[in-house]
Amino acid sequence: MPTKPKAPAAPPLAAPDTTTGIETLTPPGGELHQQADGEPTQLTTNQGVPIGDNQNSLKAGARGPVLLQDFILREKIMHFDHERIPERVVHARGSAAHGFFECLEDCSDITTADFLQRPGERIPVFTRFSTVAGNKGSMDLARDVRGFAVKFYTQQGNFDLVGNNIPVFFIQDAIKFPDLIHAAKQDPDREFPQAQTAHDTFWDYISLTPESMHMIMWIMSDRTIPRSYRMMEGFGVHTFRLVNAQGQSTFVKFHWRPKLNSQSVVWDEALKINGADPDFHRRDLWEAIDTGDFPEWEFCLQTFSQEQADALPFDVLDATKIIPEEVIPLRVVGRMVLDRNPDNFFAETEQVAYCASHVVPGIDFTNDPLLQGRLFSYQDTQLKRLGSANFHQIPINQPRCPFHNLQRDGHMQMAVPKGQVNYEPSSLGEDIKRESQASGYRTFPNLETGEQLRVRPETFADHYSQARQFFLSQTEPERDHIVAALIFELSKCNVARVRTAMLARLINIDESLAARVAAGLGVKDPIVPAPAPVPAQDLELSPALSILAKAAPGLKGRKIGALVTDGVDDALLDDLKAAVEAAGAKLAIIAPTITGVTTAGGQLIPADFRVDGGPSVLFDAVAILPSDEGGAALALEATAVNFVRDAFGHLKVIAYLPAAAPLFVKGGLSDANPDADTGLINLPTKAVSDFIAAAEAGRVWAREPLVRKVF
Ligand code: HDE
Repeated sequence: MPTKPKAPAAPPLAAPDTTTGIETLTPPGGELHQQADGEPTQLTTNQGVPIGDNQNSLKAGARGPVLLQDFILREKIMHFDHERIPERVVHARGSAAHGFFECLEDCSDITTADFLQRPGERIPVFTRFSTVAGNKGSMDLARDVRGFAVKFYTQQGNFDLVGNNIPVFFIQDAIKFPDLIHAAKQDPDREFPQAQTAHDTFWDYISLTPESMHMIMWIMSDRTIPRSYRMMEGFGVHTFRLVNAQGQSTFVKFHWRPKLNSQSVVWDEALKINGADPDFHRRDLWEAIDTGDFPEWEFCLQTFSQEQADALPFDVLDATKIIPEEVIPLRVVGRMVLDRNPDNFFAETEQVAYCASHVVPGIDFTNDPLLQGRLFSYQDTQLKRLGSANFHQIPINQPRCPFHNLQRDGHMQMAVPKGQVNYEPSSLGEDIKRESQASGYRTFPNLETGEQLRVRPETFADHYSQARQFFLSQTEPERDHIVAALIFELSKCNVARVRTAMLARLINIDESLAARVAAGLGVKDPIVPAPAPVPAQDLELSPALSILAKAAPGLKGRKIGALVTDGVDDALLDDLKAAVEAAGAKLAIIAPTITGVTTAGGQLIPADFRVDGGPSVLFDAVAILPSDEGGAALALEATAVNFVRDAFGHLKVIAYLPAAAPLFVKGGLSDANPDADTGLINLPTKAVSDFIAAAEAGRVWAREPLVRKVF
């Protein structure tokens, strides 16, 4: 067994201050509540009573009735009956990891936030990624927004940055959220479709909600089918406020930039990954961390003043808008590394309670009406989910700094507060902690005036300009994918009005977009545009909005699959493994049996996957390396034929030996032309290094028109 790499040497994480005499919850206070030292020596009940037989209930006679007095049986079953808690109403399916945040730059010029003051200092974080619409047991590769929630355990309390992998949102006002989610999730009468927006109710709602058009461009792009949680950007979405020691406010948008760059799969691949490995993303995150390949993100601030905000062609309180990086650049002030998997999924990933209202001194809110609604929702939802106002006492939710107040009691109180005084002002109780104006959280004193109105500001009225900017800023394959995604999704809508109504919106974004989607839907009638009180402006394009324009070549963090048979060439396999690992990727062996293959030189190479359990959708590039007899035998296995056909169809780089020819023929790829296709690496002619270089360059986009109709 290879030894597990250790986390790089790091300065110790800031430890809670134990000199103040303030109790934290671990370990629980009070002698009565100290846990007994040492591990129990045997299985016990929850009362600590040793159990003699965990297989048989207590009966009156060997074949007689079970007795009610069997407290061991009753306790076990009662606990089991209560194992489930309500899943999150959105973001139910997720995966999380521990790690650290390291400050890289002193930000005292703009904020007093303690974790952004001292370069080099680290604090713990717990980060959860999620899909939004699907239930807890749904598949990972749904076309969906991904949640990107980070709990920073700072020395001034917990800061939760509850963001997404897309920097805008569907709606501008929180009051619309329940309707949006009802429309997106399964239909209430039949409870399907699961984990997808490709159905009438979602598109009906969207067609009637023009403010969602910018978000629609993002969710129809490949951003919603990420290759890995490790390869996603993250965004705080709203405009927040930073406040410095002088009380000056600076607006900020929070960004996470992955070290591995943003990467996505293609749609047909996503559909097949869901069948091949519904846990694709959570397995990928778990395995990367488990093998020491720790994912990392830069933490960036996009800061701006009131004057800059006023000069922008939209309102910074409108969560359906971005500020292009080309207009206001990002300042990298920290990094996050995830280096430890949870010990227990339920205790940590399921019970972690992120709240948009959890901010620390130096970070404040703005009047974004979407954000304001969220400030209520998260605490409310945790009460429902976790069942008690004491959810902050669950270990994953506890601050790592001392905390103390006079809130008391409630369901599942874990602390044992001492003393007679639980109120203040009080002249008794000398040791209770008091408020401090000097160091306490201070809300920015923004001047607010105005009538009480239920209206949308006029500055929120432009719904199309940034949607157009996003679409036109994409590279050609990315635009093709937005068109294809819209055709796919709208083709799942049975109600013709919904499709027509969407075309009437799309034409306001870009005429060619609407025409292409109409062609893909087979709509021949002219498209009548929906009323657009503010027509789309031509904003400066922003290449930073494209994944492909920013992509850097490389295989770090990727997986290469080698399909082999008995008789595989030892030297070739060794070269391939060494080259793949040197590029920072991992090689997986796929073989006709899980025991593995015997090489031409007589070595037994164990397989990572049997051929039907390791389809090529699980890998970023593939090598087809059968022996002469092996190639002919594999051509009789449909899963091996599909391995090659799908790798080609998903635009992957394929290295192959001549012995793979029967698979290509059976897969309908006999006319694939290595002279015209940079992704076909014929190994006797080309070298393993050519394969690696081609795979590092990514997918072969030029092949796409050969494998599907591009409208
Ligand atoms: Fe959430 N959202 N949300 N959301 N959200 C929840 O809180 C809500 C929104 C986001 O890994 C819920 O603990 C409202 C935007 C993430 O545990 C709930 C509105 C963004 C997660 C809730 C929004 C998010 C949630 C459900 C509109 C990106 C998962 C379970 C006003 C900035 C956190 C829970 C985790 C979860 C409400 C919109 C991100 C119901 C009312 C915009 C990443 O409270």
